[in-house]
Amino acid sequence: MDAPRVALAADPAFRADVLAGLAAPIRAVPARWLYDHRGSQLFEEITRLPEYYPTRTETALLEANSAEMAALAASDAAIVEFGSGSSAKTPILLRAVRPRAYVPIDISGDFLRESAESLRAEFPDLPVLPVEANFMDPIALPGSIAGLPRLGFFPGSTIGNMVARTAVDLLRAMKDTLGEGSRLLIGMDRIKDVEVLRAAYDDAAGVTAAFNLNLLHRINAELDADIPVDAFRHRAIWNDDLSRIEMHLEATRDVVFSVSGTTFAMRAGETIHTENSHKYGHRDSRLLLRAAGWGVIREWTDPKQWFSILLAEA
Ligand code: AVJ
Repeated sequence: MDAPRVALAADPAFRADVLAGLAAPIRAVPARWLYDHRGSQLFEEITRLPEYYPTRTETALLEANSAEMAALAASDAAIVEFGSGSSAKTPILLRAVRPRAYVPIDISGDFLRESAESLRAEFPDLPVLPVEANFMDPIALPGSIAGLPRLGFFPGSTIGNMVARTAVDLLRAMKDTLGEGSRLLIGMDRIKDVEVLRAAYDDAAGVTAAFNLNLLHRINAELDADIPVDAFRHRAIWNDDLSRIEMHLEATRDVVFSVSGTTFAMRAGETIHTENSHKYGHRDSRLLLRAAGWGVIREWTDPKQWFSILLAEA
């Protein structure tokens, strides 16, 4: 049995995205709505799964190469992280680089304050200067880091959620935020054996399935909906043309349901597209960064070449 859910005040943007996404000829809901409290918990669980290689591969890459990363960073750098820095990766970089200041940028003020507190406890001499903002837009950095060289940090292959057009917009916004001459350390997931990819997004324990299906529970709880969740199953598909894993929710029988008073009918086999995770070849990552004004100066990858961390300069 699922835990009972408390009715929550609906986010109007969530309702608008779901209603528009379910009515579209190819049904899709933006991936950001997967990450409510429960979804974020399940994603944390995903990062510890045996099949989910990205988190542990990237963490090991940082651990093995942080001294060299630090040597390439300016000695008086300020680190600007895109995301709240709640992961285990941030302390590895902070310990190696010993920056003059650390600026985490996140849209969620709660996450930001929580992780800022724990980083201040671990690095008592480090000024931690959180900025609550959407990093898709250029952001004014705290005045106290004016004049310090900037090192952007964007781990987790979060860029993989975005189609190329959006990824380039984001990378360009990062360049505008950090300024000409800045550097960026970014994690990107590599193209690899399809079975390895598929297993990472459809694990044996069913955690990724629960993460994906949680979206339907969330819609039911927050948007006055009656989706029969048991009539849907998780699908992880490798789209070779677009070089990405796609997550879908597939109706296993014909279903009719309503969301906020609007009725929807889906046929057995029809899907709702919920997330993309783009994978990049050696040249692809360089091209993407170049398109946004970033030149790659160093790349670290693991022996299997499953994941890479790139250092680029604006
Ligand atoms: C958080 C976007 C990096 O694409 O690997 C993991 C999300 N979804 N399993 C990824 C995710 C299902 C993850 N990112």
